[in-house]
Amino acid sequence: MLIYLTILQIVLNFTTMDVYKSSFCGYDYIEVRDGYWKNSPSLGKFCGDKLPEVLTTTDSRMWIEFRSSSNWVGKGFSAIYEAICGGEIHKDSGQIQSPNYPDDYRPSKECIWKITVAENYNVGLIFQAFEIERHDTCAYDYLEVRDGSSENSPLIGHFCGYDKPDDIRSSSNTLWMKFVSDATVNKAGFAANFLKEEDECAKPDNGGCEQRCVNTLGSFKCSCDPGYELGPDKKSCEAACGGLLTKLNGTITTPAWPKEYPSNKNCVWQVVAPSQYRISVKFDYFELEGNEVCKYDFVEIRSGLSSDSKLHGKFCGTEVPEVITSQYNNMRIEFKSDNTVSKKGFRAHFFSVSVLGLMGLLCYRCDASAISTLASGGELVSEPLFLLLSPVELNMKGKSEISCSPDFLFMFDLSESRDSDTRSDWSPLSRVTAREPWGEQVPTPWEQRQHGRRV
Ligand SMILES: [Ca+2]
Ligand SMILES: [Ca+2]
Ligand SMILES: [Ca+2]
Repeated sequence: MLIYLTILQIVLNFTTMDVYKSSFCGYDYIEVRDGYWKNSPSLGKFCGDKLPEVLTTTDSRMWIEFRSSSNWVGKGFSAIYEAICGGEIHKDSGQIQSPNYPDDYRPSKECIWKITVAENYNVGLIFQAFEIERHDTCAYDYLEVRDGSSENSPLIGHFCGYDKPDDIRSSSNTLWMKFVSDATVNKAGFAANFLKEEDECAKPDNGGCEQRCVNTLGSFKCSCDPGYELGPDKKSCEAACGGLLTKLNGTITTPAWPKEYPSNKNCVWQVVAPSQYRISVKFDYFELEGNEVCKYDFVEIRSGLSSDSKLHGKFCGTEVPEVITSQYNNMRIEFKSDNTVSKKGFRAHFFSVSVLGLMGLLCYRCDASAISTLASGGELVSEPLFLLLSPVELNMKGKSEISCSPDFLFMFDLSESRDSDTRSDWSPLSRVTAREPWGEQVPTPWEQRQHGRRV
């Protein structure tokens, strides 16, 4: 953990001195210490009438103790103190603030800080707050930061205004900063933490990261190549899983396939197809820990995208699930593994098929143009007794404009066979027709044809 200290020094200037003088100032005295308590290092013990020198602390607190044990009556002492800004700082971390922060800084100030951290490190500077009188070229008040130990070091930035400067990293173990305010208009100033920084990623072990290492100020983090994700140790990379799939077909596998899946994985695949499509998933390998209960590792398949969508099944063990087809145009496949016992997992293919694209339209003695108000796209094949469109987009909202009556229109699932010779095997696509005006009472057209009946 880093402990930030405010870098600010106290200066004490004696103006009057009239204290009983004794050897070693044993009776009456003023003692000044560099710190916040009675055991802090002493800056001096004073008595008599000689004004002590100006005293300065190395940090932000000064302890002043006056003791009188003689009967001598004198005027005592008076002194003025002031917090000064700037200074040479030899610390590995700390905070730099403009004078008087978070209250407004004073006019006509100039503070210079020279920060030195441990050798072989860089200085990192991270701003917490920044509010310095704004000017286009920062001509009034400003903070200047230089990469090195002096005002001649390369300039990193000359800052003013209300936007926090980006994090700063020096190229060596020193950083030079100067804050300047002019005679008028004062703002809250700035506060920034400094710390020793190293590029962990430049080390031979790449920061311990299995794949990528990203250096940050004061730290670093590991990341992974595309297709991988960070493991629980935040250093190793595991095959990533899950995601949004919008292709019409593809393959999904458990992570690390064909090796055993890792523990503690939770993968969610969301498969989305265009609205007139239905998605089917077919497993060709299946081996998860568990049996019928599926409380350790399992895969769940739902129609819809959310975790409370309609559940088709929860599977585990070695029995390959049947083909599952979504209710509408999206499907959620979720795989979970617990913290122990892994198996090879699964491989599954998903494919999306257009409900409408699988339909043929049969219209007895319908006008082709009437059909086209109902269906668009696809190939129109005109035959003596029916029209076949495939694939088609159906707009059933226009159904009232169709005047097939006393003729009729049927839709067929062509997915099983596209061979016209077996057309007699086609059956109406009940799933669709059930929601259409003909409902489920639709007789098969071949029945109709054979019996010469009309609807
Ligand atoms: Ca100003
Ligand atoms: Ca670092
Ligand atoms: Ca398991």
